[in-house]
Amino acid sequence: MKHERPDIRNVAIIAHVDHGKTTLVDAMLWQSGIFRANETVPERILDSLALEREKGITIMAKNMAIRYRDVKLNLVDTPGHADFGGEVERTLALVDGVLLLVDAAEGPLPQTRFVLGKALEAHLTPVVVVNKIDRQDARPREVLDEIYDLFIDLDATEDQLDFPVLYTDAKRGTATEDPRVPGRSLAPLFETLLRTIPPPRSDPEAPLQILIASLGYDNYVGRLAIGRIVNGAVRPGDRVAVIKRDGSVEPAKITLLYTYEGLDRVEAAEAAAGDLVALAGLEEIGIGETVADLERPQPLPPIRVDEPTVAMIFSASASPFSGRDGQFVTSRHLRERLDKELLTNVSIRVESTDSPSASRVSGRGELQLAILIETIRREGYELEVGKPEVITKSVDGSLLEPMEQLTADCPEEFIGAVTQRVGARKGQMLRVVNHGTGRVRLVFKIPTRGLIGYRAEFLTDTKGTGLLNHLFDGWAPWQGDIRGRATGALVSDRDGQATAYAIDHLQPRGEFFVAPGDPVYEGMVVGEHTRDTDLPVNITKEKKLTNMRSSTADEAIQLVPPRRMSLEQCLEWIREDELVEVTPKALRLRKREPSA
Ligand SMILES: Nc1nc2c(ncn2[C@@H]2O[C@H](COP(=O)(O)OP(=O)(O)OP(=O)(O)O)[C@@H](O)[C@H]2O)c(=O)[nH]1
Ligand SMILES: [Mg+2]
Repeated sequence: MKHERPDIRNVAIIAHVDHGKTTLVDAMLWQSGIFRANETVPERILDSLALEREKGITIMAKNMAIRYRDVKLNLVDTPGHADFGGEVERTLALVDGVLLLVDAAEGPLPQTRFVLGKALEAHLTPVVVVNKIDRQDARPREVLDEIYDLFIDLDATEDQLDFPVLYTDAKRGTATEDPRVPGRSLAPLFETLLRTIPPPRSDPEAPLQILIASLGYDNYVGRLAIGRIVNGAVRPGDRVAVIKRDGSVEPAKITLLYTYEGLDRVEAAEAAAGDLVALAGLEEIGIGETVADLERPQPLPPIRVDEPTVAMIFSASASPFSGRDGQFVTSRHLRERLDKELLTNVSIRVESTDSPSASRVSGRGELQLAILIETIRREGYELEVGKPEVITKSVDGSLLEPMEQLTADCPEEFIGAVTQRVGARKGQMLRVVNHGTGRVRLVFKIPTRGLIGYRAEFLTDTKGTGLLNHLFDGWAPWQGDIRGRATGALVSDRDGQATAYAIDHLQPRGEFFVAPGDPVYEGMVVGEHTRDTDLPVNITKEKKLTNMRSSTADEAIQLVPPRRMSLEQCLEWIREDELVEVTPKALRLRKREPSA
C-alpha cells in the first residue's frame, strides 16, 4: 500500500518563453497572502538574478511554497527559453503534476511541445492554463484546439487528455473556467490544482530516499542540496548515505534541514516523504544523486538531461590588453570557475583541449553559453571565446549534425525574404500556418549550424517585427556547406588610439565598431569591411597640425556612430579565425593571429 500526503501538492509551471509563467506566480503569491497589502514587491519577483531582470526572461528554475486552505503547494517556476531546457528536465523530477501555460494569442510554440513532451513522458498530471486572455488578438478556443492536437501528437494517454482547462489574465490575477465569464481571482486555479494534481505518494516500508535535483549555496551553512523526499523521513543530525552517480556510497551527516514557506527557506525539525527540502552538510553531493538510508542505501533512477548541441572554446585572454580590467585572468582561474559551474548547471559540459589554456564548453544553445560568459564576466573574469560551433557525432561511419525545428512568425509581406534566407542556410519549409491576422507562422527544419548568426538577419529582414523560436529536433546526416558571414573585417595594423581623422577617411571602407579615443591594438577587429576580404587599416592616424584652423576643422568631422554589438551579436558575427575578448568592462573582437 502506498502512503499519501493529502496536505501537499508538488507542481511545476511550464511553458514557452514569455507566455507568462513568472507573472502568474506573482499573482499566486499575492493571493496566497504572503505579502502585506502595503508591501512594495517588484514585478516578476522570482526573476531575481540580475541577468534575468535585464533580459526579462527566467534563466534558473526556482522553488517556492504557498498555502491554500490546508494544503501546501510547492511550486517550481521554470524558464521557457529552449536553451535552458535542462532546468525544466531536472525540475520535473521533483513534481507530480504540471501547470502547462499557453499564450491565448500565440498558441503552442516549440518549447511548449518540448516541455509538455517531457512532462507526459514522466507521467505527470497536466493542468492547462490559457493565459493572456485579455490580449486584443486572443483566440482561446482555437488555441485550446491546438493544445489538444499537441497532446495527441505527443501520444498522450486517455487520462492525460482529460486535462482541466482554465483561462487566466496573469497580470490581473484572475482565472475562469469559461472565457466569456471574466474571472475575479485565482481561486478557480488553486481549486483545480488541489483537485487534479495527485498528492505525493510513498512506500511506508521503504528506507529513506531523497532525489537531489539542484544545488544552492548559503553564506552561513555552505552547500545546499535541494530535492524531493521520495520515501522515508529526515531530521537534522541524521546520518545518511550519499549514493554517487558512479554507484559509490559515502556516509554523511545532515546538519540542517529546510523546507519552503513562501519565497523563504525555513529550518524544520523533520520532513517526510512527498515534501521538497534543502539539506546542509552534504558537501560532496551532485545533481541527480541520492541521499539514502545509511544501513540500506538504495539509489533512485538518475535525472536524464538532453545532450548539448553547441560548443565554444573558452580561453584565458591572450590579448595585449589582458589584465587591464579583470581580477581573474589566468587559465587556472577560468578552469576553476568552469568546474564550479558544472556543480550546479546540469546541461553544460566542460572538456580539456590540446591547449592547456583552453576549455571546450558545450550547452544547449548560443544564449545559454552567452549567459554563462556574461555571468562570469561580471564576477571579474577576463576570457576570450571562439565562434560557436555545433556538436557533431559519427554513427556507423557517417557524420551527423543536430537539427532544429524553426518557427518564424512575421507579417505576410516578409515570407519571401525569410524563406530565401532560411533556404540558403539549408532550411526546409515544413508548413505555413496563416491565422488570417496578417501574420503568418513558417515552420522549417534546419541544421543547428544554419541558425548560428541567423537571428540578427531575421530581425533586419522583418524590420524588427518577427519572432523566432527553435527547438532541437534530433540528428541528421551532415547537410553540406553553409556560407558564413559574407563580409571581411577591418583590422587595426598597430597599437594606439582610434582617431576621428582616421575613421573619417576609412568610412567608405565599411562600418566601424570603435569610436575616436578607443584604445586599439594590432590584430584587433575595428569594423566590418564592405568586401569579403580582411583589410588592415591604420585607425590611429593623426592629421598633421599645421595651424589652428585645421585643428578646429578636424573637430567638425561628421562621423557615423560606431556599431556597438552585444555579446550575443559578437558571437554571431565572428568567423573561425576570430575571437571575442571579454572583460568586465569591454567586449573586443580580434583575429586569432595578429597579422594574418
Ligand atoms: N496582457 C498580458 N500580458 C501578460 C500576461 N501575463 C504575462 N504577461 C506579460 O508577458 C511578458 C512575459 O511574462 P513572464 O511572466 O516573464 O513570462 P515567462 O513565461 O515567465 O517567461 P520566461 O520565464 O522567460 O519563459 C511580461 O511582459 C508580462 O507582463 C497576461 O495575462 N496578459
Ligand atoms: Mg519566467
